[in-house]
Amino acid sequence: MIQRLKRDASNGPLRRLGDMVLYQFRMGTNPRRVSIYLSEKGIDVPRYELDYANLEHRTPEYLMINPAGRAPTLVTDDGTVITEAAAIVEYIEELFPQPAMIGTSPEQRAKVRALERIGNDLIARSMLWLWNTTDAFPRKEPKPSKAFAEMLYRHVQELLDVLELTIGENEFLAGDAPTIADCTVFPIFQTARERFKLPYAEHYPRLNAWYENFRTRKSAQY
Ligand SMILES: N[C@@H](CCC(=O)N[C@@H](CS)C(=O)NCC(=O)O)C(=O)O
Repeated sequence: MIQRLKRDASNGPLRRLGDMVLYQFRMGTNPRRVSIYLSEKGIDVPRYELDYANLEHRTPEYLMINPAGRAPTLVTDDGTVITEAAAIVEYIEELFPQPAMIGTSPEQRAKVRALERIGNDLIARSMLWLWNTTDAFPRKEPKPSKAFAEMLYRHVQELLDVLELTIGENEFLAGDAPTIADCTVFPIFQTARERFKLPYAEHYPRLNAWYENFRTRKSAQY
């Protein structure tokens, strides 16, 4: 039952946010944007792991919380529902501005948000590509098409080109510290490369180096 919360067992040094609940799929690309961000911030939020195989995210109980039937969804301690990974992350960032993960000046924040939005588009395009490249999403794409996948991958590459140019010699996408842009872009790389063992963004040396480096972070544990 949605109402019965499965709380995260870890009580380490993380700050725990009261009675908030984060509905997630542990391996889901979009939920991982939030869980990686929370880990980078050192914040812990009780989780509810939705049962994807049994379509728990499409039950009337969950649809009352998130009519899109998707995850992540954050329900705050006063019952406010926040959907969309980016909105959840920005909400937490407003509550806990330190360490700053969207930059510390208006210009930095604009840069981080621009990269984060490119990451958002990258995920959307890459998911369509994944649905047509693997047969792992029969409910999304019952007849995966290689030709369609190739066309979609060109649109994926258009955004990867931008990220490869933007990162330059930086350690992280927006500079020398992790930001929400990394938290958004990293999970789609991880999904494609680790979960589905696909050659994704393999011809981007700077993004490859960025990925390998970010992969060593505690937040990136899969
Ligand atoms: N735009 C949403 C996308 C959420 C989304 O599509 N989540 C996926 C998991 S990565 C999901 O819930 N899929 C289940 C489904 O579509 O049935 C966000 O950024 O949070």
